[in-house]
Amino acid sequence: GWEPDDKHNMAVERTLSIIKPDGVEKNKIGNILARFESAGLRIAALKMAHLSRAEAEGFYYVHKARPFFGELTEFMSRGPVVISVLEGADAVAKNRELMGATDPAKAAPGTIRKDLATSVGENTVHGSDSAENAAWEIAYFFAGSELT
Ligand code: IDP
Repeated sequence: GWEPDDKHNMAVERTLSIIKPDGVEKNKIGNILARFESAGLRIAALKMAHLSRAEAEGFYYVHKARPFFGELTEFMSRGPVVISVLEGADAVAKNRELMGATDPAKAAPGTIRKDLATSVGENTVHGSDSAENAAWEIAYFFAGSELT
């Protein structure tokens, strides 16, 4: 029978997703949100925003020392994005699976990045990489009253 364990506890989690400016420019908002819903993730919060350079820099603060930080924050602030909180069993890992590898050329078939993204920089979606980071990222963009 089924027994809970560390590897298969399927915790109900929340994760932060961003449809990056290239995804919005390509008119893929509905396409991407439908993938989340089809995979059993519930959209618990949702907004569209045009990030300032400073907001993008604050969000990607952990990447401050990386050589691509300037390129990344310029890109993330060049047009509107769609920011959502996804909720469900193993939401963090499930979203990362739906996204595919950072480099679209290396992403598995059927993933968002394989199907829609053009380059390692303009890779269409962001997703939190841990439950701990998800909590920080959700609080960066959403007030408690905006989470349903
Ligand atoms: P992730 O988004 O798959 O978690 P990270 O390594 O955390 O990937 O990088 C964050 C974001 O920074 C990527 O999604 C991508 O937009 C950008 N990025 C990563 N590596 C490069 C690069 O080599 N050149 C330009 N942009 C990059």
